[in-house]
Amino acid sequence: MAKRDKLTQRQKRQVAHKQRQRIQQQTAPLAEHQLGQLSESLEGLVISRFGEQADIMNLCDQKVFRCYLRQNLGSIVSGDKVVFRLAENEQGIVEARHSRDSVFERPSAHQGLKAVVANINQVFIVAAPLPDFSAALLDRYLVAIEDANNQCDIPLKIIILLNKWDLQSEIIDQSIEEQLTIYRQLDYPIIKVSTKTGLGIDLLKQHAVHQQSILVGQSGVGKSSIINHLFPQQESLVNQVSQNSRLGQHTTTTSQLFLVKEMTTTENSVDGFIIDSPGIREFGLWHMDSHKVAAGFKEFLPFIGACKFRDCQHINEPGCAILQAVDTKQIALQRWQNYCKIVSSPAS
Ligand SMILES: Nc1nc2c(ncn2[C@@H]2O[C@H](COP(=O)(O)OP(=O)(O)OP(=O)(O)O)[C@@H](O)[C@H]2O)c(=O)[nH]1
Ligand SMILES: [Mg+2]
Ligand SMILES: [Zn+2]
Repeated sequence: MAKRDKLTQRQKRQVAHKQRQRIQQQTAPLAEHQLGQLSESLEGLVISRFGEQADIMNLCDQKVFRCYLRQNLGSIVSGDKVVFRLAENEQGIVEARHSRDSVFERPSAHQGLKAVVANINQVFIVAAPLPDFSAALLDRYLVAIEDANNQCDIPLKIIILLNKWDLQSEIIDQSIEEQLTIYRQLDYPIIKVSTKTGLGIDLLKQHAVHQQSILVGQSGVGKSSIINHLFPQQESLVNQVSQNSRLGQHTTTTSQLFLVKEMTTTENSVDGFIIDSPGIREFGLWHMDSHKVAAGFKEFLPFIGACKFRDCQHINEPGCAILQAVDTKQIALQRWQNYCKIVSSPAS
């Protein structure tokens, strides 16, 4: 009996192995040389990147195709405009990338700045009372974007999106309203939304039409839920349950682009897109020295240069104009504290 069980186990493994192979053969995309006859060149938009392949939308008919990436293309990310050719089997190959109007980058510990998405003009920084509202992380995002904006001609617009505004007791417990006052005084637009109640969704739509935006923020704040609310008819990657995520949460593993026109009732009436991006747990700013960090806190700018020492770090130096501004409440204490945290611990 035991022996028969053992055999059966082995047979089962063999059957499962053969089945896996068969499925792989059926679903595995063909290698480039197997693509056969290719169509003429087509203009495409990168929806998502998956390793050596990407989903490309044909800009003529808005159909999406899984395509190989020809080598030496450089980085290819959601929002990139590309030239591609189609094969007979609905697969294709990306042959070239158009130059980018803008690129949104994320610092990484070992590789410097890495492109996350391209051709955007607006960033929604999404925060929420759950898992927790982190002004420190919000400031890290703001500093990174302000720093990039300080170096380019067309600055990215920034909007703070406060999701889960239905969780009133968490909002009160964490004094979120009080903390938001700081950002309101700094002229950062704030939109409060809830995908549970629909609060703020119309206002969000108004800010999204005609724009090329990305949603960024901590994992679990509800970026993909917002996308699902805006694009109920689309199949979002939110439906993929990550093996790694704790609590079996749906976590986004690759950026995905959604056309804004899908969000409105009138076909082809508006342009623009919104990109959902994977959440982060920490946000290192290794690439920025203290001068850049200070310049990323926009309310520091009028005081920079007025310190007694030219190389002032604005931490505890005598005659520091920033510290004086904190004393006189021209700079919010919490913002200066977050500045000190970033300078002393860039890795987060
Ligand atoms: N109470 C409440 N919960 C929400 C709201 N929006 C989303 N959630 C919940 O928040 C959890 C995380 O949502 P996701 O949309 O997966 O978050 P995400 O930001 O895409 O997370 P990552 O993909 O890991 O970055 C889910 O359990 C949602 O149901 C909201 O407005 N209110
Ligand atoms: Mg997500
Ligand atoms: Zn100073």
